[in-house]
Amino acid sequence: MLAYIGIGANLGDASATVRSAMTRLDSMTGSRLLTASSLYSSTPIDSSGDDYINAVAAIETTLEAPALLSCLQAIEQDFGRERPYRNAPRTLDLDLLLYADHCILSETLTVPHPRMSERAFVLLPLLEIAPDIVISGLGPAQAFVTAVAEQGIFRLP
Ligand code: A4P
Ligand code: MG
Repeated sequence: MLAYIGIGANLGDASATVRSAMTRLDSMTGSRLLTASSLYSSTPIDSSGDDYINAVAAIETTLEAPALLSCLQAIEQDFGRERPYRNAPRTLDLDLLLYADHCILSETLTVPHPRMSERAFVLLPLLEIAPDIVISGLGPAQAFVTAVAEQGIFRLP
């Protein structure tokens, strides 16, 4: 399966963490990293603290979606993720954005990620590596870019 993972960090050395997370995605069971976007600096949305470093990675995986989510959460824990309150600053956040063209709605997993179409920090890196990507149930990701144009984000060199 082709899956897209949203990566975010705004505590500690966020750029180094995001790069290391990409390496970890490549070494997950039955998975390999296909493409990684550039790193982006973004203003916190519904969150606080320092600006975030965000990126998106495309992986190929044999894991089922729930098992993939568990692996992503294990990697977050390895980077010292704490959850003191909702949308708290974080050392590492890994979100399962898309899992092939599947739509999943369970108690622990919603795919496509429910807020991905409203966020420049997801859309811009995603479109950098997959310009024609379609968000299942919503349509081409490109169609949502205009609506997030006011959100502060820039691609790091
Ligand atoms: N969950 C359900 N569906 C998914 C999915 N597709 N991927 C559940 C990952 N997790 C999913 O997640 C809470 C629960 O969501 C999990 O237990 C899982 O079962 P979490 O990682 O503990 O908490 P979170 O990261 O605060 O939640 P979430 O939903 O990832 O938050 P958001 O809405 O993505 O917001 N601003 C900038 N500039 N950059 C950011 O990266 N990130 C957020 C997080 C807010 N503002 C930001 C950024
Ligand atoms: Mg998350």
